[in-house]
Amino acid sequence: MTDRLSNRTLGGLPEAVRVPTYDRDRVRPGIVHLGVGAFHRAHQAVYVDNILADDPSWGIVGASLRRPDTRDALAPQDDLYTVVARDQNGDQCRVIGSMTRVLQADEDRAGLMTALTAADTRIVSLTVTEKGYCHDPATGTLLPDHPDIVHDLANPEAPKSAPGLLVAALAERRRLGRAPFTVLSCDNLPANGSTARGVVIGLAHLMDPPLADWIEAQVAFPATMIDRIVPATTDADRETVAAAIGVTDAWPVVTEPFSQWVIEDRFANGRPRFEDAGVQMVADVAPFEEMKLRMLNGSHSTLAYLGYLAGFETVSAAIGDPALRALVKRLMTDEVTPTLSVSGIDLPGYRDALIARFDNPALKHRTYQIAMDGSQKLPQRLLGTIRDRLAAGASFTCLALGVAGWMRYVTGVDESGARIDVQDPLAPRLRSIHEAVGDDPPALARAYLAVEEVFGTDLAANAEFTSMIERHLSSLYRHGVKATVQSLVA
Ligand code: CS2
Repeated sequence: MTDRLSNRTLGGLPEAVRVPTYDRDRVRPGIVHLGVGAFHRAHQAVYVDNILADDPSWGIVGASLRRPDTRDALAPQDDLYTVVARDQNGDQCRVIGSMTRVLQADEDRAGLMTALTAADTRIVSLTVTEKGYCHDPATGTLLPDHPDIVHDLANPEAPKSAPGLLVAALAERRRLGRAPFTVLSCDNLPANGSTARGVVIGLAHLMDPPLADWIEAQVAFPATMIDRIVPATTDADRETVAAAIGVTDAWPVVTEPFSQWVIEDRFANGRPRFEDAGVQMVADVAPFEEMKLRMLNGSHSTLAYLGYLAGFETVSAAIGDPALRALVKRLMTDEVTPTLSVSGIDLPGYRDALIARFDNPALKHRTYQIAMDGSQKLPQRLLGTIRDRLAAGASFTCLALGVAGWMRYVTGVDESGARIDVQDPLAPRLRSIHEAVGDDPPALARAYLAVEEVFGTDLAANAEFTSMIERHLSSLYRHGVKATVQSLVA
């Protein structure tokens, strides 16, 4: 048994491993983060690690809302963990020390509330995934009948949802006469700041209207664009990290070298000097966010559904297929780029850099992982772009093939008849739609288009869009993914 990564073993790590240069004993929490998954630990926590030498007052208390496994893995190692930046040139290991404590929300509600209401907590950041906002993905507004919201309305002192926790903490801060914290959404949602604001104020309205007014007047919800590709950690990653750092790390994160964070500079109660850590602080994040969601995530989801169905396990394998590569390149060049309003960015260069990132052969990013929660992702990744293209009378055939690929995937049966374990909050409904309609592509397309949480009401009513989806889905059934993509890009 090798030693475990910890404050004690930190000093003895190999030279090549970057470790915190600041005194961890001086770090005080200033941020509470909800959703301490791999993405947060490879992204925001790294930027904060860059800041702590100059200002130790911005340590992070992490909270998992669902599972205790991150807390259990990190507690014995003083909440230290390794971030591995990996590409074809090898691994760069860095130990991150910005996490001062990790809590599990259900098991330590009092501890979490204490952290959320502490005067020193000036920012509460979130990576709770799209579905964690308990909103209607098509409209962005709170779903009052979402099971977690129903629970939180009935049990306001023991909230389960992220909006419920934020409302409870803000209510308590108001009662204590404390300044509010800034709510910093770091999820891949369109206008993530105002989406977070909408669900928090929406829930507060249902619970306590004067509180809702206070939140509206006092709390800042800046928008952010976050970008770093972070596949789920595997046991093989744990072994590689142990070999590289000479001690055991129960939960390292493996990512790509690239990282980007753009934040709207609007905070209610102070902020770290993020700009010193490489963050772009801007007045308006929307053009960056739209560029990233439509170019990167739109391509990712398209590659995930079509790639998975065509038998490609990873993004690098899928983008290595000449036809899928041509499809994604055309999707970005011809269909997404004309809809973007970002200025001062070389978009062909951005596109080529994305394709090179997808190519990263050392990063095993599974198409199955990206395919998860498609009902929550499609609106901002593909459908918004399609709406813009429809309005402009312009083509959207590659984007529509991504949507048809999603439909084929969520039937839960692949091209060889094998079952797909579809992970999505709407999975049972999507599967039963297929069971009711059967393999009749035009009817199936129409039935899926009637799912309003995904498509709204406008797209199902648009003849041009529906007929394109029917055609694509028919081709996916009749000729298979490979031949369909091939004939589209030929
Ligand atoms: C991916 C994203 O899983 C997914 O849906 O598209 O997590 C993607 O890797 C990140 O947004 C990259 O910044």
